[in-house]
Amino acid sequence: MNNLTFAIIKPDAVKSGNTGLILDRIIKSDFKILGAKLIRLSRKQAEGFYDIHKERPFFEELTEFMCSGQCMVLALKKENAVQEWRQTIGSTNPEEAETGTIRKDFAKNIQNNAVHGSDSDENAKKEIAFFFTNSELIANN
Ligand code: IDP
Ligand code: MG
Repeated sequence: MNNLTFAIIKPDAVKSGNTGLILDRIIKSDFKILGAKLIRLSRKQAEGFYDIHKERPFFEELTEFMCSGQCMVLALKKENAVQEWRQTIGSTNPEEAETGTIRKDFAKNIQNNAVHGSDSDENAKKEIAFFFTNSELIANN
């Protein structure tokens, strides 16, 4: 499973019209898109997805933001996908993100930071399964 990761183009980036530009970065960085859908999260889904952060002070604001509009969920494939995607998106806080990263170029602030990326192979697997059924993912060819 270490060639898969899970990404979200978050509501701030979709709203500001950057979905296409971010998809272009994904493709140009040689990720294969195994699954993609434009959805609007329910509050329950947002809370379930970010359950690991439920004790953090920003949890309520974060889950409200995540269901404030459409987002695009993506299952991505590339060798060493988790690490590669984290490098492509940059630091959580765009002020600390490196030049050329997605968050540097598209994030508004530490919360509305344009994209999500899994932090481990185990979480990538769980997060992909949270949003996609097996039959929705293109076969690994
Ligand atoms: P990550 O998305 O870079 O993995 P995490 O620490 O897992 O960062 O936090 C999950 C999400 O919670 C972030 O992407 C961001 O949207 C939000 N977040 C993280 N830290 C803060 C904060 O200090 N204030 C507000 N929102 C935050
Ligand atoms: Mg995280």
